[in-house]
Amino acid sequence: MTLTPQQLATTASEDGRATALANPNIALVKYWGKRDEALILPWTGSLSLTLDAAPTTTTVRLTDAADDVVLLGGRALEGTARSRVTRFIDLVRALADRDERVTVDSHNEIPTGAGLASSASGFAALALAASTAFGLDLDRRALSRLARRGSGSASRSIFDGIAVWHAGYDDESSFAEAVPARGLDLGMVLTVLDARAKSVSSRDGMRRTVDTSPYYPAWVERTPVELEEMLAAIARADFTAVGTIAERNAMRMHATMLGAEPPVRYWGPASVELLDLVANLRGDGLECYATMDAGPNVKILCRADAVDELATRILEAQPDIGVIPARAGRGARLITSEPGGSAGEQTTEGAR
Ligand code: 2P0
Repeated sequence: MTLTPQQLATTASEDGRATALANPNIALVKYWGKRDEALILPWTGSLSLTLDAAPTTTTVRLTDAADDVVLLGGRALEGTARSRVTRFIDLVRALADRDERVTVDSHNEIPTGAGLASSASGFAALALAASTAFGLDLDRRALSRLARRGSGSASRSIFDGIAVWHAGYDDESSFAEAVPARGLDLGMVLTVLDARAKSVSSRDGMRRTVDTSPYYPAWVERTPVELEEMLAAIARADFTAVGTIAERNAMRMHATMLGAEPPVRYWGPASVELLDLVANLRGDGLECYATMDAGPNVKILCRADAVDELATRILEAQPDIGVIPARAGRGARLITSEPGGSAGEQTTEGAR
């Protein structure tokens, strides 16, 4: 019997259990700073590329247990890491008007907490798996708004390829959506310079920047202009402009952080070496642009057909680092899961 995607999605959730897969996204116009911490409303809009690498797979199962259980990589989370997930599940329970406890079983294929977007893929997968397990059938916008409540950047991993997160002004109006990018095939090489968790969480780094950096008002004023420039560059499939704006915007984000008291600095000497390498490769005719997030790892944007060459050139120059080649990937989706909770073959789009 062949099931339709809708029937498969129902099958995935009919026993109060759902498994979702989501990929990380890397911002080309960055999100840095909240004007509402409870609702995770950003000061500015942002734009990102969802990758086809390093996914998070999350299964949510309703249980009769007295409390939620949250597993990451097979280990039970405790303390604030656990409560960040259980508070998110509380939101889903409230949306569904149900009160069952759950087991959350999540696996990352990327080092957690090292500025490689694990919270984006994590909360995007959790939003889809949890809402489905509780019998909700959210459309993409509602799913994006829900994922945002877990982690702002997760709102963008709901979508394929390029997504813009509209800052909005309240819970309803702050969501991401897909940006058509006809003729623009983007690739990215992620470098893994340091897989350890960062010392300042992006949440704390943002708060400190908003509260203390004299440059933050300039960031808030300037970023909407850069977002419009980026959307125009994407619309005309102008890779050079996309890369130039992305690199500049990343440097400006780090500049506003450096103005905080005490300064927030995520990059180190190895990051700077990579920034120099990107400039040199570009000078040699391999067009690529650097971006960095809340960690030392440099991500390098290129045309999709240049990813392999770029990865090779990076490893020639820096043989000891890790590289993750990536291209534009798909947004969050439901997958079937095998008994025991591990993910099986992807079968269908799970959300509308
Ligand atoms: C981004 N980052 O746009 C920016 C650029 C890091 C630097 O979104 O506090 O984990 O959970 O909303 O989404 C990382 O921050 O922060 C991030 P919360 P999130 O991708």
